[in-house]
Amino acid sequence: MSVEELNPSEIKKDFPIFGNAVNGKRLVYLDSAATSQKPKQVVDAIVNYYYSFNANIHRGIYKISEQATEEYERSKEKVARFVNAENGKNIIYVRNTTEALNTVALTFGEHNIAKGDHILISDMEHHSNIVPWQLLAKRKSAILDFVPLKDNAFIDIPSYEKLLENNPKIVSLTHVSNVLGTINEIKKLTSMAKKAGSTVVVDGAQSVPHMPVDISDMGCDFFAFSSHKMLGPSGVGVLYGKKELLETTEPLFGGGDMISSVRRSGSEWNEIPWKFEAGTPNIEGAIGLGAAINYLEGIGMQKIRNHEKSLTGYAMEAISRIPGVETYGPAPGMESERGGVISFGLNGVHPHDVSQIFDSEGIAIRAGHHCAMPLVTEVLRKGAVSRMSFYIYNDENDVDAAIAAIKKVKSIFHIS
Ligand code: 7TS
Repeated sequence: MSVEELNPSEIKKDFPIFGNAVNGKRLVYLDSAATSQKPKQVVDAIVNYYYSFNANIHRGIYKISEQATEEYERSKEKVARFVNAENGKNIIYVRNTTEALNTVALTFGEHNIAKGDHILISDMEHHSNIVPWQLLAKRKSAILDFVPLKDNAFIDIPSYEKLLENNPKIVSLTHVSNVLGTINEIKKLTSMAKKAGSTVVVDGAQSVPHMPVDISDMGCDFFAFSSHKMLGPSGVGVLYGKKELLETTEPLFGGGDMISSVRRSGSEWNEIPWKFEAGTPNIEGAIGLGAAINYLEGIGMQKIRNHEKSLTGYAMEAISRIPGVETYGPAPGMESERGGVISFGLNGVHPHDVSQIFDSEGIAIRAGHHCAMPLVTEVLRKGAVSRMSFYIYNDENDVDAAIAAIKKVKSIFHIS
């Protein structure tokens, strides 16, 4: 192994959960696209906050409150640096990607979408990047368009160009698909939409945890992701917005901390980003996310990407040699265009049965529509699919275990 490669067995030692047996077997966790495991450094940072400086932020003129405030704000600066946003003022903490995307729809969308306007998304979106726009379109009598996919894996560029001729007010696309694994050419797609005059929203839930992401280079207006998929705690997510958009957009929630003054006759808003953070935020979540970023940076995002790419290549190659198994998304050999997510189907076996047999071997995978029903049921035309997804703690032994489990499914169901 070269020094440039990360070492999953060393990394695993930082994750106490891998010390436990599941169904009497070692835990093989292949569901990081749903949520990642947490290293002790992240849990320790949260415990340390509660044990050492638990206090509310932005209000107490005393030592531990100042420390909590400092750590909370430092976490935002870290996030900004991590994704190359302008600075922490562009970073709003919400609960998760879903809340981030809904916030854009309910604030910017609410004030900028009118009857007959177009909103453009794609056929590979997660429900959290579909339903908020459906709700908005319904409220405003606007039109929601879906750009179709080429080869059931990539955004079809000629169709995208055609749909941009409607000059959609909002274009909202995923960076990486949670089902297909496709890594979209998001910089190019963003620039095409900007030329059509659109405000561009990017769902980075499946990209930020797994590869270097540069929001400034991408040029999007809003960007969303979740802490819990990148080693951090659940209950905290990130909404990035361009300064001028955040400054000119009305807040969603009113309450403490989001105001600069309140009178009987009305209120004035706090500066960004606090204008969008009403009430006591998830302080432990912010601190935990900061620790997660430290951990990821300690390894290096390019190294993480390289590791997942090579593991995905190894898995795709092994799966393609098993008769009766199909994979969805970019074909084997196209790992440069695919993240560490492999959805697959076994002829005639329900994915829930597949998942149960994997579970009996201590292997966690996900089965279902993966909150992307239009993609799974209308594009792939499946009721459900099975999915394995990789992260820094997975290695070829985990893939070998998954391959053996696929063979076990085949033998139980008498598939040749
Ligand atoms: N966008 C994408 C592309 C996702 O994969 C997910 C979660 C979300 C948005 C929503 O994230 P949340 O943190 O708000 O829940 N995806 C998955 C998944 O694939 N399996 O479980 C959750």
